[in-house]
Amino acid sequence: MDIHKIREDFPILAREVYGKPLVYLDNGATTQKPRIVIDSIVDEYYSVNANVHRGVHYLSQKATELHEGSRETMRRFINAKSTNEIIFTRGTTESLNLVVSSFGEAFMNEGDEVIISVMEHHSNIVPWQLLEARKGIKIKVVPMNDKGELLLEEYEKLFTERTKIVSIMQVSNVLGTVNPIKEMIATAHKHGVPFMVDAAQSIPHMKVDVQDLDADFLVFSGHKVYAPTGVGVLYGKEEWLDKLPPYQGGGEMIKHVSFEKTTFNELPFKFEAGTPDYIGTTGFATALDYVMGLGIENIAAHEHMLTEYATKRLKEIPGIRIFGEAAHKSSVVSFLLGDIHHFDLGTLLDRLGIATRTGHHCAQPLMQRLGIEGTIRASFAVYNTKEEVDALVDGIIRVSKMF
Ligand code: 7TS
Repeated sequence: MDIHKIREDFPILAREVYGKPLVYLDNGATTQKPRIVIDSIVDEYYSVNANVHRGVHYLSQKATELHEGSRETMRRFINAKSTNEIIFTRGTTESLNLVVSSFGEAFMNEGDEVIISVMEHHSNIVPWQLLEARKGIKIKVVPMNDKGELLLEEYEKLFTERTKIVSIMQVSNVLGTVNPIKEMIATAHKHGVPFMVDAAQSIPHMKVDVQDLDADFLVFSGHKVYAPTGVGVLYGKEEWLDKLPPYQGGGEMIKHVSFEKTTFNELPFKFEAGTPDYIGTTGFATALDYVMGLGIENIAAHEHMLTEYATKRLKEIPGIRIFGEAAHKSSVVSFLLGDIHHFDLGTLLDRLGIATRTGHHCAQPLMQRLGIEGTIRASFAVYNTKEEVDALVDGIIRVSKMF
């Protein structure tokens, strides 16, 4: 891959901040967008815009074709069996809340248990806690070792006859750990328990095949994979989605409404109340086509090289502490420098044009496990370069001299 050519696809990368070239290393939070994605959104507003699924007129039919075509692109991207298994949502958070709410409603009662892990994002913790408050369910937590690897023996010990579901991330947004999700799904299935995968941080960086994983539910956001904000996916096996009650009520999700009795639409529409973000889904599909065009394996190889290089270079800096040294890691490096507060370091790096993330990264229980309040995180995407890693390292050295 010619990274410098790829960079030209992303207009924002050419800009400066504080008179310095932008070094954007906050891709775990959101990625920048290629021109074709931005154009697809603008073009649809210019020439196609009409509400989907409800018009006999030309534009509505064109918009519907684009929207449903995008669903097929999602299906292909994760190798789902059918487009009935692709539910459009606002993002990972909404997808998780949908499953927790509907699955919890139908299949969990007081004393029933969910297994999550110590490294989960708040969006895979708090919805379960809301269910805990509502229905008295119990949350069990898979621990990890000091390298940031989940303890699989402990995981297996958490299963009881009350375990109803497991919900765990494939890649940690803080540690970069790639969890052995396929193996963990097989363990859950051995106990007759379904498994939900939070794929927010894996979808942009590795091949994710829902049939190969045998995932029951899998959720992700568009904006972390070069797509616009406000669109995400809930994948669910059809047999599960059929059994779940609707999440929100409204237009689109019904077959027939009367004051006596309302019947619900078929999949996938049963879970899509209201006007969908049909322009966002076009942008989303355009982004996934872009990724497939580059080849996810090529993206993964480039990002792996950057992560290894960044880890090696950062370790040259005296006083650096890296959090997350799992054997299998994705493109995230979290660190602290001496006793410099992560916020101060991040702010000073910003003045050099270097965008990193500081704080608890919506994983406060993980911070508690690590005994820290937060980290600085550099997270890479396909358009990042070794020169940018060098700029980060030089920046940190410069800042450290100020302290
Ligand atoms: N799950 C994981 C593993 C995440 O990393 C994130 C967002 C979410 C869920 C929520 O995704 P959303 O698109 O619904 O917001 N993670 C981050 C982050 O690491 N920095 O900013 C957002």
